[in-house]
Amino acid sequence: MNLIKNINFDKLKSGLKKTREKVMEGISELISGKAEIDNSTLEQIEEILITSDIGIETATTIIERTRERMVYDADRSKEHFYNSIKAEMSGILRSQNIESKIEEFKPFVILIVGVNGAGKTTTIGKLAHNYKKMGLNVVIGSADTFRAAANEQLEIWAKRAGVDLVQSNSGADPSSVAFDTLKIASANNADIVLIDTAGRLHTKNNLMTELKKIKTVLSKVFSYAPNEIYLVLDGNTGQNAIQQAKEFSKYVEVSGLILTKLDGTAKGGVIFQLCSENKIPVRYIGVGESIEDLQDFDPNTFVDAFFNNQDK
Ligand SMILES: Nc1nc2c(ncn2[C@@H]2O[C@H](COP(=O)(O)OP(=O)(O)O)[C@@H](O)[C@H]2O)c(=O)[nH]1
Ligand SMILES: [Mg+2]
Repeated sequence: MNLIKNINFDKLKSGLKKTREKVMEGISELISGKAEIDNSTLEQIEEILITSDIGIETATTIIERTRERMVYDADRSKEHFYNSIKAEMSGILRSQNIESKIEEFKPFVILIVGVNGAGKTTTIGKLAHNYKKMGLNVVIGSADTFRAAANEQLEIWAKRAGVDLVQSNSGADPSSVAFDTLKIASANNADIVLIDTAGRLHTKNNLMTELKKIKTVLSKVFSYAPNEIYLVLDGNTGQNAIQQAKEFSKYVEVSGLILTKLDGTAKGGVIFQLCSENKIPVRYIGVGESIEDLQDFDPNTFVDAFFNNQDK
């Protein structure tokens, strides 16, 4: 397996433009005229962070830790401040690489969940593309049997990525499609399986129960499956994403988050809150609608892009 990570810094930087403007410009303006960063400046910065989607607790933690760092440090320059706050911000973000685990299981099974419109199907297409580029044999299962158009949409993505798709009839039992997908993947010697599911409102118990059923059925084919359950969250939803992560976690063991649509939103700061409150790592981020636009999430790169173009 060829372990290439899909990280394109320029694309990430331009994708984060609106979020950066919302969060960082205020901070940048505040410090631009100052030679040194003092306590009252830190308090004002804290206020800016609190009013962004970073959230009160997370913003307070970031500033407290930055303040502690600065207490033991004589250097009060802006540059030093930026380095300190960047270190604290990336320390809050959690990522995790699964590449080493992929080789331990054949097939490695990933179940994709999330509310309607979050970007699940699109993300599966992009993921399939990324894994195929690594030299993996990918099979997608279409367990979104709720909408008739779901199959067609997934078919387009599977074609684009050049991978196999196990289709379903509209109205079929999603669990049986999941079952068939694993059987076919096994027969085809697949390395990795991606299972798409219907967009379910987290408030609907019956749909959440269905998700649990899919999970149980997967484990009947391979006792270890699913290896991962990724929750796809729309970056535009801001605080709602936090709630969705909590709700889904009540029903299934969400092992990773995928935050989409970071390119169109000013609410991308929510990623800090997601990581600090839910303690679930972010695996991938969506920064556009094309097949190349799903990037591996790396905290340091993310924070660098977040701070880029700032007054230093
Ligand atoms: N700009 C942008 N749009 C995205 C991204 N991910 C998904 N989308 C769009 O979000 C919409 C819903 O996506 P879809 O995959 O159908 O969501 P699903 O209902 O969760 O399967 C589509 O129009 C996608 O093109 C992203 O990272 N950036
Ligand atoms: Mg879908």
